[in-house]
This record gives sequence, C-alpha cells and structure tokens, in this order.
Amino acid sequence: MEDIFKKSLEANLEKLAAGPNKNVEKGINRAVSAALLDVICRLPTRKPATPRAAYFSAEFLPGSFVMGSLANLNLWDICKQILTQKGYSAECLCRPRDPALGNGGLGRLAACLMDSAAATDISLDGYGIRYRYGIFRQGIKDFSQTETPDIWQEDCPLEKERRDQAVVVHFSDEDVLAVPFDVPIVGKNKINRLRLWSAEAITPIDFQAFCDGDFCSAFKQMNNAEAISGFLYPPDNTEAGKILRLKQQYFFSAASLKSILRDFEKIGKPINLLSDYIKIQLNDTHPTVAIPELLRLLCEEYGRDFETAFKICGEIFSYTNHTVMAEALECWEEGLFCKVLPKVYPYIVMLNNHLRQRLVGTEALNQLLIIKNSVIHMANMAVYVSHKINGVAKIHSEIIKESIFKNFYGIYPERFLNITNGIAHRRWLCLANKGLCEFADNRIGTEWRENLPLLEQLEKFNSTADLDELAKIKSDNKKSLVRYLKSDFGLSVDPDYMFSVQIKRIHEYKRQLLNILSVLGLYIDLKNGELKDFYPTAFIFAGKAAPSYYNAKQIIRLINAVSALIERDEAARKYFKVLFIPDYNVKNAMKIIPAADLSEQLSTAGTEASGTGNMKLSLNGAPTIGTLDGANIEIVDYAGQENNYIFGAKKEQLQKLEAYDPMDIYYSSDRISRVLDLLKQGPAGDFTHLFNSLLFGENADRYKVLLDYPSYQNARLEANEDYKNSRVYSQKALKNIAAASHFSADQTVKNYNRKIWNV
Ligand code: 26Q
Repeated sequence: MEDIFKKSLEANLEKLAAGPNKNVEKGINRAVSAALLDVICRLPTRKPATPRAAYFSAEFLPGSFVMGSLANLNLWDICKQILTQKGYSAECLCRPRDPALGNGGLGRLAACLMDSAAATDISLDGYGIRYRYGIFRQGIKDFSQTETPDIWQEDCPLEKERRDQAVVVHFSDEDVLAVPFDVPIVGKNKINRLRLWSAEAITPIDFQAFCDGDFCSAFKQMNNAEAISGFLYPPDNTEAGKILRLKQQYFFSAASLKSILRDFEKIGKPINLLSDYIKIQLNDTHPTVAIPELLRLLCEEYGRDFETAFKICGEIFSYTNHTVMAEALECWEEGLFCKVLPKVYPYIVMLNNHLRQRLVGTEALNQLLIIKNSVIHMANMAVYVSHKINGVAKIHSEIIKESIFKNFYGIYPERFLNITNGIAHRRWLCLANKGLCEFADNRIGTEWRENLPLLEQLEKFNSTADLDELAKIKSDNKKSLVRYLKSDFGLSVDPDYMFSVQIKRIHEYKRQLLNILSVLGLYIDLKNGELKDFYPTAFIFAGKAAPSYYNAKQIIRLINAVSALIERDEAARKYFKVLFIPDYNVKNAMKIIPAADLSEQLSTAGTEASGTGNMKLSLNGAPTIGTLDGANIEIVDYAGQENNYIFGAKKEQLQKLEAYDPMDIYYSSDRISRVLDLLKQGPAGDFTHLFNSLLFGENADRYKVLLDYPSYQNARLEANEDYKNSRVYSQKALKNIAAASHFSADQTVKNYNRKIWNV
C-alpha cells in the first residue's frame, strides 16, 4: 500500500511541478487526494449483501478528509516526508477549510466513530446533510464575537457527487431532490461511506415567470428547496418549532432510508429480513423522524401491517442520548408537524396509541406519552421504539436512567446501556503530536497505533531521562503553537509559561466564567501582594458561542477584556497571560491540544454528558483540573486522583443542596465579592449582566460558579505549585497518557457493534 501511494504521489507531484504554477496549495491537495484514490481503488469494494450499520447524524465534524484518510491508512508520515523532499510543506493539507458541518462534541464524535469503524473493519456508513454553510467562522472585534459565513464547498477532491443516486423527498408544499455526495472513509481493509445530502428544487425555475421578467418568483422555488440544506442550526434554540429545522431532519432521514431500501432491494430478500441487513443508530433525537417514516414506508410501500412494521423498526433503530438538560430534548408542536409532514404525522399518532394500549395501567403513563398537550416528544418516541438506548459516559448513562427516562427504565431496563465516548487516536495523537508518537514508538514499538490499549505499557518508562524527554516534547509543541498563533492570528505568548487550556463551546454549564473569574481573583491577589511564587501561566481559551446566546457572548467579551486589562499592566503581565484564540475548529484543536499543560474541564457536576476534548488533552499529556462529571470521572479512575486536580461539589451533593443562595456566598466571602464587584463598571468594563445573572433572580448562579470557586482556586494553586517541578509534573502527564489508552474510538465503535448492531 505504502509503495503504491509513494509512487503515485511522486508522479502526481512531478506533474504539478511541470504544470503552470497557479495555486500550489490546491495542487498539492489534488496530488495527495489522487494518490489516496489510487490506494483506495485497490481496497476490497463494498458488497451489497453485507449487513451494515448506518449512523444517522445531523452533524459531522470531520476536519480535512485527506488528513483523516492518511491517518487511518498510516500514510501520514510517508506523505509528509515526500512532500518535504520535494520542497513542499505538508501544512498545505490543512489549508482548505474543514468541512465544519457540526457544532461541537456530537458532530466530532460522529467523525471519530466513522474513522474508527473503517479502521476496525466494521461496516458503518454515515448519513447526514451537506450544508452549504457549516458553522460560522468566528472573529473577535472589540473583545466580542463576530460571525461570518463559512464557505467551504469549493474544493474537496475526495468527495463525489452521485446525481445518479438522487432521490425525491416529499413535503406538503414541495418536492425536493436530494442529491448525495459521498466521501470514502477508509481503513486498511475497508471502505465505508459518508453520504451527505444536498437539496435542490426539482423544477429549478418557474419558466413562465422567468419569461415574464418576474425573476423573484421564477427562482423562489429553487431558493426554498436549497434552503433545506442551506445552513447548520446552532444549539441555541430551546423553544420548539423551527419549520426549516424539521424539514432538514426529515429531508436527510427520508433520503437516507430511501437509499438504504434501494440497496436492500438489490439483494432480493423479503422485507421482513430488513433488520438482518441494516441497523440504524440515531445520533441524538435529531434524526428521530426516521422512525415514523420507516413505519410509513413499511406499511404503505411494502404492505406490512402496523404491528409487523413496528417490530421491524424496533430491531433496526437504537438511540444515543447526548444531553441531560431537559430543555434540550426536542419537541415539535403537533399542528406544525402535521402541516409540514402530513403523511408522517399519522404514524406518530399510531405510535402514541400503541404505547397507550400497551402500557395502559402503568402508573406514570402520562410521562411516557409521545404526544402530550399537543406537543410531540421525539426522545420518548426514540426510547419507545428503539431496542437499545445509550448514554455516552458512565455517570451520564446512570443519570438518564434516574431522570429523563426514569419511567421508561422502569419498564424496559434491558434496553439501557452505557457506551463511553472515545477519540480517533490516529488523528488526535498520530497526526497531531509527532514527538509523543516517536516517544511511544521508541519504547513500546508501533503496534499501539492499531491497538491503543497497548499504550498503557508506556507508564513504566518513567526514568528521569524519560521524564525529561517528555518535558522536552511538550516544550517543543508549545513553541510550535506559539509560532502558529503569531503567524496566523498575530497573537503572542511566552512558551515558557504554563499553558492552561479550556477549549470547547462557550456555555454557562461548561463554566468558562469560573475560569476567568478565578483569573481576576489571582490578579487581585497579585495587586494586594497576596500571591506568592506563582508560576507564570497563560490561560488559553477557544470556542464559539451560539449567535443568539447572550450570556455566552458576554463571557467571551469578559475573557478578552481581562486579557487586555492584564496586557496593560506590566506587573501582571509577568505572571499572567489571557489568550482567546478565535475560530476554534478541528485544525486549530490539533495544534492547541498537544501544547497544553493543563486541561480545564469545569462543568457543574451532572451537566456534561461526557466530553471528548478531556480525553484528547489527557492523551496528549495534560492532567485535568476538573469536576467529577462526564468522562472526567473515568479519566481520573484510570489515571489516579493524585495525577489530576479534582475540585468542586459532586453530583450527589448538588442534588441534596436545597435553597442555594449565591448571595450568601457573596456576603460571606471577601475574596468572591471583590472579584464579582470588578464586573460592575470595573477596570475591565461593564459586565453587570453577568454580575446579575450570578446573584439575582430565580435562576441566580444556576451552574454554581460561586459554590465551586474556592475549591477551584485551591486546585489551581496546587497545579501551579506542582508544575514548578518539571519531573513531578511530567510523571503525572505520563500517567495520563497511559491511562487515556482506554479512550480509543476503536474501542467505542466496537462496543456499539458488539452490544447493539452485531454486523
Ligand atoms: C437542538 C434543537 C435545535 C437546534 C439545535 C439543537 C442541538 C444541536 C446540537 C442540540 C444539541 C447539539 C449538540 C450536542 C452536543 O454536542 N453534545 C455533546 O455530545 C458529546 C458527544 O457525546 C459529549 O461528549 C458532550 O458532553 C455533549 O455536550
């Protein structure tokens, strides 16, 4: 494989050098893609009769497809080597914009699982939407977030339009053409497929209107249809009922089912056997409308009775929940749903009646209903029909059983299970952190690249020479991040500072506010001469706020304002640096994560379903400062409490906490009131809104920032103290690297297959 790739790439690069030298970056991407395709066409092709699993997801956040394929096939090093030899930079491969068709964790998990399925030989296809605009590009102006459209579609050589396999999707007001764009997701013995649908009008224009010169009406239909795959919804929308989003969900769910059924028909088996050939994983409730749609198809197109169709659907569907926040569970107003999807709606009513009949007499029947007070509860439908329902970390899987799905759990306990998230280590370690990979290769060989659990053996390589080498690798990665920040963003930071890193969506529950308030606290201590021997630290932030999420945007503004405050103050500058890196995305993450000294995972206990950034940072040797929440708990179980910095109230303590009044804390703690008072017309500017949200109203300090502040500050000082001793700290880093061997997405996707799909 390596030989074929090598020869092909060299030949392609020669052609590139000989041709007109217009756009070298594009040329290199084309050359590498072509070489990859040469390898891919020799891999075993897809067999129609093979049972498969399908991952239905409204979001995929894959990063560069070229890099992903290189990582999966283990061709990255050789590719880099050839490019360098020929005088090109491998950096070019990160240049075309990432297809950023996701908001955060859920979309990135989908991409990691796809990569790992191909690598571990599991037949898994992805189905989603080819949004014209992915998540917005973030900029910072006057301390605040700006949003501009993400235009990414121009150049993606691995992607293939399959107009011949287009299908029609019917809505009450229009028929829309769904055109699939396929990307091969490859492993050494496998080609899986990511199929993303793009919407088009079937009759592109009203020709008569066009002839009459009424161009607006002539193109209206075209615009309407194309809007369906126009843009990605940000998760800022808690009130139900955005028609376009419902249309998006149905659009890709219905198109994907049609495509699957078409493939199934080719093998000529009776429809009753459908579930032997296909299992569908619903990535959260976003594609749940696929359930009534498949019921409808089985009844209306294949002539099955409802009971049979219901049974088939139960064998096919399973559902992953990614959030415990009740307000994030998707609901649709019955009238609206019926208006947009009148043919699908009756099947939801039938499901609801079916549930009512089957569970009649159940005490909490009302909680279980799919339709309540004219509102359709998609999660209840997903749970009622699916044969398996999973959470994404141990604590999260327990929480859903005792909270949102408590009553279902009482009736169907055997359906519920945990599958802890994992990460594609070939991307997050092999591509992102060459130094650390070589450190591992030189000690335990290279087999861990295919089998991450082997990385655990690294733990015993903790001589002083080993630890010093580890520290050197981290320091080199930091220098390389510093260069990147300078060249691409004009930001400067001293690589000798400790890098404390919080990178994720900006959300109140993730508590970036706790982090930045604590920086203000340290600043006050310094000014008062109360901060002793603090090791200079760069507090690095990155992440996007949903455009309509006011408090999250104020938090970004506060971070940047504190950054400027420190910058103006010569004494403070010697100890602190606050850095907000704009436009967090897969590419930036791959530069930031290997350079992190400390991983900030601050969510209020019980709120973060799992987290996956926490795993990436741990695998790259950053101990966690965090709460006992999500997968932090499992990280610390493997790596040891003593190698991480755990603080804050536990979930059980928070549950017992009655009548929390942040005002009591404000009045009883000078440290805290001093910090909070800075938010009101302080030197950083006016942040009264954040101040008020912490102290006043029914939901005052909903996420218990003030409650956890003191223990966070202590944990922070402890980490800072430990960091002064490089070997002590590197030893902790090493434990974390070895322990993160448990979080491979290879393992995760194998668990899905073993416990749910069996394909
Ligand atoms: C809902 C309704 C309307 C519009 C948008 C949405 C919406 C969109 C995206 C709701 C939720 C999301 C994304 C959720 C998400 O990313 N969850 C994260 O999933 C990760 C993978 O399991 C976990 O690690 C994180 O803990 C979890 O927050």
